[in-house]
Amino acid sequence: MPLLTQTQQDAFWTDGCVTVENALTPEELSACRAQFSAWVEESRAETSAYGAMIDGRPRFDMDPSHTNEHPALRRVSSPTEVSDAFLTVVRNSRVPQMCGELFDRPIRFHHGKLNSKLPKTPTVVEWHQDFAFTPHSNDDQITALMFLDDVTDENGPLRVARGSHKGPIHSHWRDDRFVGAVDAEVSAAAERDVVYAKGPAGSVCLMHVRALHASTANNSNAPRTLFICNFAAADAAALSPNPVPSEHMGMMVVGDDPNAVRATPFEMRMPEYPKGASFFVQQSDAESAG
Ligand SMILES: O=C(O)CCC(=O)C(=O)O
Repeated sequence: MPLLTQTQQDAFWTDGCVTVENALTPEELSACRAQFSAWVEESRAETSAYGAMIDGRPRFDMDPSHTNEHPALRRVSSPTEVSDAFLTVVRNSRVPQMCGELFDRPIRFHHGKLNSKLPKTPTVVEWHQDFAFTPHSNDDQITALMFLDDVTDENGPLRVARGSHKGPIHSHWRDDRFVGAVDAEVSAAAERDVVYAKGPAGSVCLMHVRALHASTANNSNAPRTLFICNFAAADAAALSPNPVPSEHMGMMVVGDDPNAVRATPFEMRMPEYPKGASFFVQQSDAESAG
């Protein structure tokens, strides 16, 4: 029995994204939420990014507005390495199966991270394409954004430029700096026709890796936390180091390893490996350069 209807599949290929409700089971959702709440409590005692990923960069990253009274944990990198709740979702949930249905191919996990906008947190995501950060030999890759909270108009939902996955791969460089964001002209054009990724907790937005997307600050009293995973066709070979390195990178999550590589033509400048805790640090360079 397919998990996605034909209408949902058509929306993904036409718009570059589709949001599907009840993608996570209530058990998967509550386990992930409980783990994230524990991390938020832990973060209160911290004053700067902390913990360590396998490359030594911090695993837990906070918005500059973070305080003990008003925690603003905005990123947990590779949570699958430190939490069974998230590893279970990557290994066993319906989400990777949905990706397999869209490409009709075996799927492997590339990386995962949590992006959170806690209530009244000014974190903004500038317009970008994920492919510019994780080029592969072909672009059969999905960024799966799983909602750990209800996502509404008020709490900084993701917006996707409709159909932009069919357009060019834009530069994410400004002069000689990789800023992880497209320039102002491309951003203005992207704003003209957008699809919002909204829905109840437990939904997933399946977004094509080339789709242009962005999100605004959370000015509401409700949190907006997403578990974001990149799932790639198993024959898409990574062309640059994983910016969110993981001991689980390359793990097969749907079907058998084809032991094959498939290449499609494209041209782009290679991304720069992040020096800071997360791409928020790279994107803050866009502000200072722009
Ligand atoms: O958190 C968001 O709103 C978007 C996240 C995103 O675009 C990313 O992490 O690549």
